[in-house]
Amino acid sequence: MNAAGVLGISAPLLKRVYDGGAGAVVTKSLGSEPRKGHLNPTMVIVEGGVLNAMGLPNPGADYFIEAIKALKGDGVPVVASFFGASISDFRDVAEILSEAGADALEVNVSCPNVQEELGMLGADCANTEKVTAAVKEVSKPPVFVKLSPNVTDIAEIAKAAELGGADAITAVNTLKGMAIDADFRRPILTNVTGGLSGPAVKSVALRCVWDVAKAVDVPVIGCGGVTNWRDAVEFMLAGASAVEVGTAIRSRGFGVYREITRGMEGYLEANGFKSIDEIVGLAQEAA
Ligand code: RRO
Repeated sequence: MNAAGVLGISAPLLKRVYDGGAGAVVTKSLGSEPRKGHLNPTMVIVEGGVLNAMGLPNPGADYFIEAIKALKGDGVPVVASFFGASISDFRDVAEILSEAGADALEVNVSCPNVQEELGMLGADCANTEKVTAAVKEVSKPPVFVKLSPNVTDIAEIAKAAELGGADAITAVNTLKGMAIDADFRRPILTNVTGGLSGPAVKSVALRCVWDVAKAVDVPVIGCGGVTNWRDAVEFMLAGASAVEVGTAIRSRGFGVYREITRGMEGYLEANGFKSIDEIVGLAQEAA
């Protein structure tokens, strides 16, 4: 899958992700109202990755119903990522996206770039459990909960999401960082801080997947710095059952998805595995 936020703002772009070889596509996080997000600059290239502080720009869940239907009409499995301003708002948006026919919902409790109530609900176990339970009450498709790496103990948050009824955990959102321009002597992003993605975060994301996979029984979706098939295999060995790829589209293009799945197939064949399931969490047994 693509990582939420990356090219997730229109049906034609998501169709290109699918045509590039993704097994499913993930929308930009949608809210109950359209949102402009932060003023530019909202993105800056840094060492080993990209810092973004988009600020949840999105056209609103109602607007995206047609896009979900169009994608479904083209046979594309759709994961609808979304956020809420409160627990009841999370529930309302989940209901809209569930009714629209999304194949799964990904609850974003981990945006690093907006104020507390919209963003980092997922830094707290009790809130994570409550939001997950509220969303589960109204969702027909499976519910993934996307967690933040910017917490002390991600395993505890994952357990709370599982307790709330999560069907899978996505680990992880971006790592909070910042960039300063030495010549202008000021932060580059209007929001000052942003979320780091790309190869620079891979080791952190891999450790998060490892910790979450040990802590919960539901499947884990790995996300963070996956650039090639070897990265994807490593995430699966750590315990992920699927991966999301975002920043790598910048360097590899839409074909990155097919490159990764073909490379994984080659790895399975060369090492005598019959199914991808056989490698999920295999490295945990060696530790
Ligand atoms: O829009 C954003 O600023 C954003 C979101 Br919602 C998120 O979940 N993660 C991120 O890095 N940026």
